[in-house]
Amino acid sequence: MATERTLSIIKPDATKRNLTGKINAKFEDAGLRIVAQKRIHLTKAQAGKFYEVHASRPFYDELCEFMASGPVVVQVLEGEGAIAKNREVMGATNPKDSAAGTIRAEFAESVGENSVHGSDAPETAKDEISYFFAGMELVG
Ligand code: DAT
Ligand code: MG
Repeated sequence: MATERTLSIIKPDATKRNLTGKINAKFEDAGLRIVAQKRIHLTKAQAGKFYEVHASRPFYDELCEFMASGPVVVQVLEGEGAIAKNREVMGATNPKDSAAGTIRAEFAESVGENSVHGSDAPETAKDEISYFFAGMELVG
């Protein structure tokens, strides 16, 4: 499998509980390299643009409010099959369905406040990375 890059976000519920280091350890233990990382506070409009694909879903407004409710850590993870590997380390969207040992099983508070975001495909990874990072900020 090829080396890939994926966009990860440590969400406000997790930064609030000081879980950035514990979550990063899960990525690194799985062989994912953090090649870019910054802590930012999104506006609701910025969160809305990021999650535009979900605009018609009933939880969209709540999701955007939540993503703008505190700091997030946006990061680029690199590794063999990084997109799927990160999704595996994250666990299922709803923590009730997440496998033991995954980030969401251990840390997520609910389906909405589920600690992490990860890109779901190569095209979205590319678009999401460029939403937050300039090429020179990625240091492999
Ligand atoms: P994922 O983050 O696992 O890729 P997704 O893309 O389907 O999941 O949804 C994006 C985010 O929207 C998800 O992380 C949390 C929120 N969300 C999804 N389904 C939800 C629901 N049924 N109720 C509330 N929030 C939801
Ligand atoms: Mg998704």
